[in-house]
Formats: sequence, structure tokens, C-alpha cells
Amino acid sequence: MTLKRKLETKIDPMRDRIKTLVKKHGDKSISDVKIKQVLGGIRGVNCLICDTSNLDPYEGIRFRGYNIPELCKKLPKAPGGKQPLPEGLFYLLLIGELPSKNDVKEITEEWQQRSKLPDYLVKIMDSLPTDMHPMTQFSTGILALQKDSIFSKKYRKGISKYDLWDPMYEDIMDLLAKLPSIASFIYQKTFKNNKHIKPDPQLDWGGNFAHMMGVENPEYKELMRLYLVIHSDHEGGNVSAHTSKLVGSSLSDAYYSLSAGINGLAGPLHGLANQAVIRWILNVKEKLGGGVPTKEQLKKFLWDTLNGGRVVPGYGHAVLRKTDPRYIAQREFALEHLPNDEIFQIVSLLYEVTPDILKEHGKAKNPWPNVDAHSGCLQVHYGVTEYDFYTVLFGVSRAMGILTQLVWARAIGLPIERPNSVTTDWLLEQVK
Ligand code: CMX
Repeated sequence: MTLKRKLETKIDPMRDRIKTLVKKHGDKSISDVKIKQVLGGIRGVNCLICDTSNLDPYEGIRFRGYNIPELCKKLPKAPGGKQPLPEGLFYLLLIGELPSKNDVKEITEEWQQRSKLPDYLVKIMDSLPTDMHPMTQFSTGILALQKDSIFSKKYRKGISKYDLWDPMYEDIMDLLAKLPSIASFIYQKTFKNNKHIKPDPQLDWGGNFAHMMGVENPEYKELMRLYLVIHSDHEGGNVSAHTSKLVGSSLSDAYYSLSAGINGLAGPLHGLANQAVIRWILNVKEKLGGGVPTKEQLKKFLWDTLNGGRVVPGYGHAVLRKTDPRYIAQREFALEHLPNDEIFQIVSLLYEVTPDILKEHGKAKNPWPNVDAHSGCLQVHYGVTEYDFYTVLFGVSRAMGILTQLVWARAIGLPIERPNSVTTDWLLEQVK
């Protein structure tokens, strides 16, 4: 059975579950909204649905019920490799079942077939200034591809709302196939004098992405497979996923929706933090004349950052209340492959000193590191030192979560989002 057919068999039972849930229990209350939540980023209000993954504050992310160590064991690997293949994670997010080796192979082949960038896109990407931020180039590339949206074409011709998931599926498969090529095009153009590298049809999606980035070390291919799996999805409420879902709820297609989500990922409190972490570490190193700083020196820089009214990048989280398991997964990779790397040693020292300082500072509810505290140091180790590019890597991975969520939003017919807003006067009226 093809992947699309497997997806189709899951849709009717899910529609029935939702219909019954609303019919029988639609009036049951599941969240109570306080004024401090309205004015505090809607934190903790249960008001979105997301079945691809779920985030527990203490346990971290589970993708369709599986945590990261479980996925590392259960998802198929590349020949001779130890890391899970992102195609397998995509299958799991979309279908809700673990894939076989063959299921993963079929996705790799299908994405290879759909991966060629159209000439008009290459021209547009080529015309962008090299000093335009890589995230702006990435978002622009995704948006420009909207010209080829099958969803938009079918909608224009007239399509039943019950069938919208089908062209959405076609669009997301095209997009995911092309994202590594768009990303590596941006990398080569911006940082490597336009030295574009042809895809290798023998390689899987993540391995080929590493190859097109120009890093041939097999360890980097393994790193990218792990990276693309762990950054993929973080339930529905994070800025990038929620933005895409909101835009998609107006029946904007996958290109418009993902481009919007990528713009959210480009914020320094979200995905851009992975660049800020390395910039912060390199700045400390430069100021101290190189080498690995002492704990005392790091503490001073941390306090300088906090006293300057800035956040410590890579630490804290809106939901998590312990060390991010995505951080742990990357730390384990580093301990195995680059234990003596200088920047890894600094990242490790920061793990020892930062939580206590953030606790003493007394503001951050979560003093522990998140995914972004670790990812850059691994990239630097394998020669991808241009940290302005790091959030594009995050975006390629996050697209898997965002886009599977979009297909399911169309499959279950989620309506256009339209929460109420209230005025400050109205709030003051409520407490009189
Ligand atoms: N350094 C300094 N102060 C921090 C902090 C940090 N790392 N994390 C939180 N705080 C501060 C907040 O700025 C806030 O201060 P004010 O009361 O003055 O506004 C206070 O602590 C309470 O914030 P919070 O409830 O703990 O955190 P939020 O849910 O509001 O924000 C996050 C979460 C991630 C934006 C925040 O922890 C942060 O800015 N971290 C640094 C940036 C970062 O690493 N972002 C990446 C997150 C993961 C991702 O999306 O990629």
C-alpha cells in the first residue's frame, strides 16, 4: 500500500472519533483562563489540538508516544549507521505507526524523485543578496515555490473540503523533498562562493543533505540524521508550528503556511537561539584570548548578560521544566564523537554553572538548557562554522512536524482559527 493510501485509511476513523467527541462531550470544560495567562503568552491554556507529538514539562517530547531514546532504538537506520533516519520519523508523525525499513526506503526514493528545484526558483534564489539573512532567503524560497501549489490549483478549480488533505499531502511531499536542496543552495551561495554540490541518489534524505552541505565526514551524516529527527516537532503551541497552523486554517496552502512558520522560527527567543548560543560562546572566547574559560570566568559573562537585561540563549523554556531530552541526545553524540572538542567543553561547563546562576537570578521558570544550547557546537566541530545558517537547519527539520500537522488539520477539517480578543478596559471591568 502506498504511503498516501495508508494515510487515507487513517482519516475516516479519526474523523469519527472527533465527531463523537464533540457530539458527546463538546461542552465539557478542559481549561480555565486567567487574566495573567491572557497577558502572559497564553501559557498553559489547553486550546489547540496536535496528535503528532506531545510535550511533558518533566519528561520532554514524545513523538506519537515515543520518546527520543525509544525512537533511536526503534526507527530504521542507514546501512552501518546508528542514528534514526528522519524519513522514519516523518512516517511515524504522519501515520502514527513505526515504519519498516522498506517504508523508509520508499519515502527516500519518493523525495529523491520530487527534489529537483525548478529553474524559476533557482533564478529567484540566485538573485537574492548574499548579505540577506539565510532565514530570509529560506522563507523567500519556500514562498516562491507557492507558484506550484497543487492545493491552491485544486481549490481554485473547486474541490470538496473532505478531499483537501490529498493535494495538501502532494504539496508537503514536494516541499520536504526540496527543502534540503533549497537550504544547501543558500549555504553554498552565501558562504561557499556558489559551489553547488549535486545530490547523491545513493543517500538517504539526511545523508544527502549533509553531502550537499559539502561535509563528507560520515559522522556528520549521522549527526544530521539525528538532528533532523529531534528538531522535527514540539507539539502544536510553539511559535513556528502554531503560526503555520493558524495561516493554514484560512486554507492558505502549505507554502504560505510553512513560510510564515519559518519567519516565527527566525525569532531569537525561538529557533534563532541556536545561532545566539555559538555567537555568545565565541564572543567569550575572543574576549579571553581563546581556549576554554574557567567556571569563574563563565559565571562572570553569564552575570554580565543577565545584568545587561539580556537572556542567556539556549536556556529556559516555555513548557519544559528540566533539561531538554533533545539536549541530552546531542550531548551523548558529542561524548561519543567529540569529547575533547573545545566548544563542547565550554557547552558542558555552561551546563554546570548556568542553572544555578539562573536560579539565583530568580526569573526564569526553567533554568535548564534547551535544544539550542547544544546544536551549534556540533556543527562547528564538523566545519559548518557559519552560525547565521543554523536556524535554516532547524527549519528543514521542523518542516516535518509542521507539514504533517497541516495535512491532519485538513484531514479532520479544522475550521479557521478565530479566538476572541478583549480590551484592557474589559479586563478591568471583570475585576471591579
Ligand atoms: N535568560 C534570562 N532570563 C530568562 C531566561 C534566560 N534564558 N529564560 C527566561 N528568562 C526570564 C524571561 O525573560 C522572563 O523575564 P521577565 O519576567 O522580565 O519578562 C522570566 O524569566 C520568566 O520567563 P519564563 O516564564 O521562564 O520563560 P518564557 O516562557 O516567558 O520564555 C523562553 C521561554 C524560551 C523564550 C525563555 O526561556 C528564553 O528567552 N530563553 C532564551 C532564548 C532561548 O533559548 N530560546 C530557545 C527556546 C527553544 C526553541 O524554541 O528553540
